[in-house]
Amino acid sequence: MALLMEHQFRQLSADRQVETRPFLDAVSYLPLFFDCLGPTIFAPIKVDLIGNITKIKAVYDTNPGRYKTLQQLLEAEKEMYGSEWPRVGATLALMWLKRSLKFIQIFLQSLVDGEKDQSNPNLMRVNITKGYDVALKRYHGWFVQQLFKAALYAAPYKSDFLKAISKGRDVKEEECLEKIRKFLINFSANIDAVYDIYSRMNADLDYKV
Ligand code: 03F
Repeated sequence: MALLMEHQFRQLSADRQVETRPFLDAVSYLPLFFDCLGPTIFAPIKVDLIGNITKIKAVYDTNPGRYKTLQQLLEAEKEMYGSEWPRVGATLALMWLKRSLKFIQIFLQSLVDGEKDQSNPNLMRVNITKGYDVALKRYHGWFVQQLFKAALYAAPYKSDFLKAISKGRDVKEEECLEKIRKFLINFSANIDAVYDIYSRMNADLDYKV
C-alpha cells in the first residue's frame, strides 16, 4: 500500500494536460501489483500492460521535448503516420493501456464503494466484473472473454488482496480502503483526461481482439 501512495499520479493542472514523463513514471509501478494477485494466469495481462508502457516510453525517449504531453504525442503521430493513424505507434499502445487503467479504476472504485455479493462478501467477482464490463468486454471476442472468466475464478479473496497490497501487513480493511480512495482521486482524473484526448481527437478504435 505504501507502494500505492508513494507513486501517486500527479494532480492535473487547470488545463488538464497530462505530462508524459510523470504519467509513465506513475503507471510503471502498476505491474508490480500483479505480484499481489498470485497465479500465473495473470502473467499475459502483466505482459500486455508492461508492453504498452514500454512502447509509449520508447517513443517518448526519442524526443522528450516534443512529446512533453500525451496530447502532443498523439498530435505528432497523427501528422507523422497519416492514414495509418491511429492504429499505430504510441497512439495504439496508449489506446489499450488506457482501457487497462480504466479497468483498474472501476474495479478499485467499486471495491471502495463497498459493492459486494452479499452471500460471498469476501469475493471480488462483482467488482472485477464491473471493471471488465465497463472497460474491456466490448473490445474482446468470444475467446478472450472466456479467458476473462477463467481469470475471474483465479482472483484472490478480498482480504488476501488487501493484505497483499499492504505488503503482507495485517491492516484494517477500512484503513486500506481509505488509502485506495485517496489514490483514486488523481488516478481517475488522469485516466479521464486521457479518455478525453482520444474522444476529442477521434482516436479510439473499436475493433475486437
Ligand atoms: C489487446 C489485448 N489487450 C490482448 O490481446 C489481450 C491480452 C490478455 C487479456 C486477458 C483477458 C483477461 C482480462 C481480465 C482481467 C481480470 C483480472 C482480475 C484481477 C483481479 C493490444 O492487446 C495491445 O495491448 C496493443 O499494444 C497491441 O498493439 O491490436 C494491440 C493490437 O493489441 C487487452 O485487452 C488489455 C487487457 C489487459 C487487462 C489488464 C487489466 C488489469 C488487471 C488487473 C490489475 C489488477 C491490479 C490492481 C492494481 C491495484 C492497485 C492497488
